[in-house]
Amino acid sequence: MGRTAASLLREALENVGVRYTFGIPGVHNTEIYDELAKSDSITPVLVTHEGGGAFMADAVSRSGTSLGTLVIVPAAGVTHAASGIAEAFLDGIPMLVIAGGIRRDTGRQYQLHDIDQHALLKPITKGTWLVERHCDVIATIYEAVKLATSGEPGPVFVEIPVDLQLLTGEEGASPQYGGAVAPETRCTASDIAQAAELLAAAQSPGIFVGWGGVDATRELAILAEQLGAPVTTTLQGLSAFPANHPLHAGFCLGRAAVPAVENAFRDCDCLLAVGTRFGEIATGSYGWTPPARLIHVDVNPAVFSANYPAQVALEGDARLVLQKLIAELEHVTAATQRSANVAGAIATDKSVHLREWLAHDSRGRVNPARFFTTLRRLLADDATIVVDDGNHTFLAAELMPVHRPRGFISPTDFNCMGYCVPAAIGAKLARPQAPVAGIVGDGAFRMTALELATATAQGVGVVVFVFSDGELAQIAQAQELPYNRKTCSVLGPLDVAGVAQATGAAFLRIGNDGEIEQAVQSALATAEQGRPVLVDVRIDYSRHTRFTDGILRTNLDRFDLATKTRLVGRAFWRRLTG
Ligand SMILES: Cc1ncc(C[n+]2csc(CCOP(=O)(O)OP(=O)(O)O)c2C)c(N)n1
Ligand SMILES: [Mg+2]
Repeated sequence: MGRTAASLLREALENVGVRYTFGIPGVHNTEIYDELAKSDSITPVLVTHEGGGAFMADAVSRSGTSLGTLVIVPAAGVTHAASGIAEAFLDGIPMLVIAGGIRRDTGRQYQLHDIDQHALLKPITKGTWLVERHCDVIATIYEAVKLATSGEPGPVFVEIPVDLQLLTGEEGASPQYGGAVAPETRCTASDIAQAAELLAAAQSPGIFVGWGGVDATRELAILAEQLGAPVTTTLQGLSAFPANHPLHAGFCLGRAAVPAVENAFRDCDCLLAVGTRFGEIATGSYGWTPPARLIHVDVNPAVFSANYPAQVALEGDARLVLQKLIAELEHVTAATQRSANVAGAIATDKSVHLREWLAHDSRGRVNPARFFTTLRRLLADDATIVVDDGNHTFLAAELMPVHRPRGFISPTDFNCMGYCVPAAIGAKLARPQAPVAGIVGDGAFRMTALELATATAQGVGVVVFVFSDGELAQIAQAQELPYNRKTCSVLGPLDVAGVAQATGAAFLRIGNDGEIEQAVQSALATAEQGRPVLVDVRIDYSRHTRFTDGILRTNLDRFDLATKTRLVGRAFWRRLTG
């Protein structure tokens, strides 16, 4: 008799522990949807747009509770989802993308949705499969999931032609799911010994952590305390080290970093970098050069010495590698005095920086530091903070202390606007017990705001704070100095309350500092009842982030004298002539 590929797929998805699928049904996948509806462990979620669906799946994976999965139509669904798939690809997030495929059994040309999906997705996935026989469905899903979740994780794509879904076929022998791939290390004992020796001998060691270290927080804290080393993180890895640990200095490196980091790492003579690729955002546009004594830990050996030469490269899962380092350093006396000095300097720098921010005159609008300080106080430590891409991202990174690993997620290296609203929904579905607060710019908001209708339909109580400044500020701020004009970066009006009304979300407005406390409290309480809440925040962007100013200066410095003169000359001329 045999089974349909749709039924086999359901079995495979249940066995690998998928809990949610995101997508929209079409003629090439309704058999799959019909099977998913029968599942006790999987909920298929109807999204507004497959791009939103892909960000939701991404956020499910980042939450670490199950594998984010898409079930979409071929071609049109895949191109819509491509932004979220590419974000997952560059950010190293596992994702299973399943699309239907055209019929291979009719011999007909020019079918609906007929493009080469594999060619389209090849550069933004770790691997793609076309299932051609019923007996391959389950084994293919297991193999795809293994690839997605092993080494540096990433998205994978499986196409299941509609004829296999509709017609029954021989299922063959059932393959066994081997479970999640066990983490491993590939570094030798002498590599570990060499790294430990360098760290122990350093006068001013430092630790730099990316998303690859997000599950190694405990080990990072032990090492930091042992070495008396300050810790800074990348944007994506912001949650990898708790902001309330005394050795947490803050975000980024060099002049693009907060002052506590800039000062704590100024004399750094040995850097332990964990789970970071030293990418453009992570390094503030490569604005800080690590010391020659660079110890680089990463699961992906391709990142070693790609941007900065590593004296010791330790390949493997961050937790396992750090555990070996800890064991190796056990006999070295802990640098308690250095820890106390470093922590003291960090505490002073942090409080001066915050005081400066709070003293900034926001001229009747909402002071970002006041907003984030209040949000932090009212939000449980267990919460997930979801940002988008823009000035608000770096304000959050610099001013919002994150206390839980995986408690902050951001679209980082693909840097795709439109992430926040759908990702907040995915994060809440993945961890329904904890609050989710989205922070989104008013430009990025309009890209995917209608996913709030998905949240309402699913009873997903997320709070989305829209930072309304009327501009694509991250770009507008970068245009100010060189061009003295904001071409295409000033937004037309948007009625955020109208969006709330249209999507069924509750609505609140924060017009000034005096309204923050009450609105945040009320928003969190409403969200807890299972209703999404939109909060229009009249934010003040008149004070730049350290990150923005840092990267602008770094990029300007890098030009040769002739280019610098031309750019500065044009800026000066425009200031004179308007
Ligand atoms: C899909 C996409 N388009 C364009 C950009 C370029 N970009 C980066 S930040 C930004 C401004 C975002 O504006 P908004 O959402 O209002 O946030 P703000 O900077 O004002 O906080 C733009 C246009 C991008 N990163 N992604
Ligand atoms: Mg804006």
